[in-house]
Parts: sequence; C-alpha cells; structure tokens
Amino acid sequence: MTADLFEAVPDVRPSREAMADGAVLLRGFARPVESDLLAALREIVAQAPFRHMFTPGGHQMSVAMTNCGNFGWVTDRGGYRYDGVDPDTAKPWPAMPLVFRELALRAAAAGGFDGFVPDACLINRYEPGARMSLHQDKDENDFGAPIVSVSLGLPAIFMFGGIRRSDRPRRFRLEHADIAVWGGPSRLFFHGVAPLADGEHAVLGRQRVNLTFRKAR
Ligand code: MD3
Ligand code: FE
Repeated sequence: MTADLFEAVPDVRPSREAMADGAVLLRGFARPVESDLLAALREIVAQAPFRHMFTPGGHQMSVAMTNCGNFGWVTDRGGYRYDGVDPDTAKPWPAMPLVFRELALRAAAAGGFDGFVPDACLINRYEPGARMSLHQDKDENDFGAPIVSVSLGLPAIFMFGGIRRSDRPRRFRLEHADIAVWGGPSRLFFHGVAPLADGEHAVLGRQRVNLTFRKAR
C-alpha cells in the first residue's frame, strides 16, 4: 500500500544505490534542507572565502576551496595537511553549522555508518572546466570513519576507481542535492571529478559546490 502511494508520485521516494562495497549514493537526500544549507554556506564563505590552493608540486588547483569545522584541509608548497587555522586569515575556520553536522550524521547512518561525527568539512567549488584528478583521501587519522559528500549546483561526472590507481574508473553523474557515503573497503579507493561541463543551475548558477565531511583527527 505504502509502496503504491510512492509509485504514484514520481521523485519522492528516497533512492539508495550501491556504488561499491561500503559506498552508497543517496539521490536527492539533501533536498529537504537545501535552502538552510545554502544560507549556512554563504556565511562560511563570507568569513573564509574560496581560494585556489597550490599543490606541493607548485600547481595551482582549478578547484577553489574553503573549509568549516575544527580542522580544514589545506595544501601548499609544504604539503597536504589538516589545520585548525585558515592560512589566509590566521583565524580558526568557521564553525560547522548544525544543519551540516546533522545532515552528515543522517546520511552516514542511511549509508550504514552510525554515529558519524565529522570534525572537518572541505568545501570545493568547481567552475566550468575545473576538475580533480584521480587521488586517494588519506590525510585523515581514522580510515574507519566514512566520508560523506554533498553535491550542490551543476552536475558533475564523478570517477570512481578501485584500490589501485590503475583500476579503471566507473563514472557516476552527481547532481544537485545528491549525497554519497564512502566507507569500509571503498574508503581508500581512487576517485576524481571530470572537467565540469558548462551550464546554468537554477539556484547556484555556473558552478558546482561539493561539501565533504570528514573525521580528520
Ligand atoms: C571516495 N572531492 O575533496 S567528493 C575531495 O566532488 C574529493 O569535490 C570530490 O574527492 C568532489 O577529496 C569528490 C566524493 C568523495 C570524497 C572522498 C572519497 C569520494 C570518495 C574518499 C574515498 C572514496
Ligand atoms: Fe577525494
């Protein structure tokens, strides 16, 4: 009976797709809190503006980044690290808003990881052409904790490989309000984002913003 009700109204049933062992895609999961998320994001960016960081090799990233929470991920000529202070302002990163923390906790639980309490949220901004090459996330202390990612704005092609760099990536289209949870065996899988296609998103315009919630320490 309940299932029939959902089927009669398209696009309201929350979906849950397995991407790999420990990796789950929750399409549209952020929709109910979309406007609160965007309001909180604006306040963060006013305190800690997006910036294009430099890799240790001296290349400037096409993705612009900022952070909120107790720790923020930074990269410069000295390397990659989590830092409690924004190097551009010498101030602590903006606090992680309650709406961020609660969404990450609920999404992680829906993905099978109860009690996820992130202490870092890396915020990536992609403009058309920006990309992220294949990499592993291994600057965190505890690989037992998942990573939760929230996609906002223009759609992106997410490339999801395996435990070896040479594993052929599969492609997933991540759209506005989609959330993905990566834990267990997939936590250390190689992944990246293809160059962002140009477009105009009704709410965010010509950009994609991705929030990644992490347990850094
Ligand atoms: C899979 N960001 O910030 S989020 C990153 O869309 C990053 O901005 C991409 O990769 C983005 O490090 C992808 C999804 C993501 C994040 C971490 C993962 C996928 C992951 C860690 C392990 C496996
Ligand atoms: Fe990553």
